[in-house]
Amino acid sequence: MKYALILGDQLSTGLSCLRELDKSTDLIVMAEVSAEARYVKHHKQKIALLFCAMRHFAKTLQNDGWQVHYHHFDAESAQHSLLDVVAALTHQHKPSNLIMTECGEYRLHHDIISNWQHRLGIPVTVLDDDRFLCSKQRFADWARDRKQLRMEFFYRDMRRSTNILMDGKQPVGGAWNFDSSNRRPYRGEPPLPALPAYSYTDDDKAVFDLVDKHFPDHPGDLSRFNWPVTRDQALTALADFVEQRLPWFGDFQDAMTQGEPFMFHSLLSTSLNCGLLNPREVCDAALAAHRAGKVPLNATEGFIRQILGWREYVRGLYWLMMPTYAANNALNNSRSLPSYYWSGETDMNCMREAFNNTFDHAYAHHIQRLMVTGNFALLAGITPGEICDWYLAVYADAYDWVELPNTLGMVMHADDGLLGSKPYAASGNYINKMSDYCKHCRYSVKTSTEHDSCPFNSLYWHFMSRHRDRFSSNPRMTMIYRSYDKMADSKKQALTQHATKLLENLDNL
Ligand code: FAD
Ligand code: DLZ
Ligand code: SF4
Repeated sequence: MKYALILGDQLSTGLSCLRELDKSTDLIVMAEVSAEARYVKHHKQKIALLFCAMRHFAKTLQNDGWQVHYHHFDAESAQHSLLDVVAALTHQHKPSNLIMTECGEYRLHHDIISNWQHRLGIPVTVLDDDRFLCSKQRFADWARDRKQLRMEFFYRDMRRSTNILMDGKQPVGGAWNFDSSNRRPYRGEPPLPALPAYSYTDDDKAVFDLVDKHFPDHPGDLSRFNWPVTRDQALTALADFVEQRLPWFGDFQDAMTQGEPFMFHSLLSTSLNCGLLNPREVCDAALAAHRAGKVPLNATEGFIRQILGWREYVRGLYWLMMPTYAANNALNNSRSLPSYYWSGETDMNCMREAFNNTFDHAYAHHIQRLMVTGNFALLAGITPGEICDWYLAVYADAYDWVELPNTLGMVMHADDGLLGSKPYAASGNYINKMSDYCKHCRYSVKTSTEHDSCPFNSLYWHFMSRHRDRFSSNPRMTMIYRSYDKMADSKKQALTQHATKLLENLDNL
């Protein structure tokens, strides 16, 4: 008899380890354990989402004829870790070997491949996770001998190899991307569609109670929990997105609006990342709607690029660069994360909006993550490890393989430009252009050095000035330094003084 351990983010019936097992003789193990639920302070909604989805998935397997050993969360249990659970079962059932689909996070993957076989005393076989569109090996082959690992070139390669949105050897529509038409601020039209409301079983509600009871000090609450926890709910989420929001996804991809957490985004990352949806079927659904004339090309391409491009690219980069990647701090940042990242209490309206969405829904859309909370951490020089831990904790879709490159690379430029050729630093002007947040803010976005000036403004110039040696020769940043150099010395001094005061008082903005 063999057994397989299926992890909380491996909830796919097509999983590679399932293909190696025999229903009539072999055993599947799934376990809710405190080591996974507590290795960072995950948002309560993330724990509830995974425990509910794991329980539904175990039932699906059982209904399909599999024998499943399911270890329910038990705060009193001596089995704290996945290894503890598997070791106890090994002792009891004496299986011939353990088969796993490779784990998504380096932390656990490394433990499995270096310790488990020895600790269990049976062979441990780790199979590729073929739920991605680009294998680790294929990414490594693509990356080999390249001076720069730019997403755009990886994405074109993926378009060619999958034949997605291709017209022979050329991209459909004659361009690889339509970003220039994807930067519209949102002015209230078309109206934002409501999300589907999912209903939850008594078992799901028991999970909510369990999370409330055992994880009271974790961020967020469960009152607005509305995530798909079954395959059927995830398919509903996909169909609803494609019909209701995808047609405008491109136009308003970068837009932010007061009181509107979701805009035209898909909210599919939680289902994709825990395995309820497969990236290929998500792309196919978008392509089918485009072919049926329901979704314009700029929206289809913009959405496909996030999945076929960014998602696969950050995963490839993570596995290419780990474990050393996590320790990068190219800008030598040393400031602590301000307390409002955990409390949400700040006068900066854009930040408060992003924090409210985050704590209410375990969600913030990409531009809030990148250009608001991320941009602020970049400008303020926050230690990469602290801001990475925050993003890993507060989002329901967060796993190290996708969070780390996005935060450490894309947001913090801590990998010295491996992921992005220039930092995504922006002043309040960008936020004002793409949102209505500044209208509701006590700070003035129009000024930089007054007592009520938007903190992003002086911090932006302070960032540019303190990293001048590193960035001024970057051709994509020449204009920025030209503008800075044109400023009067007195203006530069006032900016430096104001930003220095803000940095000394970072916790009180
Ligand atoms: P949509 O905007 O609808 O995009 C569609 C899909 O594309 C997403 O569901 C996601 O699967 C994929 N996608 C889009 N952008 C990215 C990206 N940059 N990297 C990888 N996949 C992408 N995404 C996560 O899934 N988990 C994370 O932990 C995570 N951490 C992030 C941290 C920071 C600092 C930043 C800037 C981005 C992070 N992202 C992360 C990427 C992105 O913000 C989220 O995927 C997206 O906001 C999820 O919402 P959505 O499903 O509505 O996405
Ligand atoms: C995130 C998470 C949580 C909160 N709990 C569990 C759990 O109890 N059991 C489990 O198998 N997986 C859990 N996970 C997901 C794992 O942390 C995830 O599989 C690894 O981080 C690898 O990506
Ligand atoms: Fe954010 Fe500055 Fe605008 Fe306030 S004024 S919402 S702090 S960008």
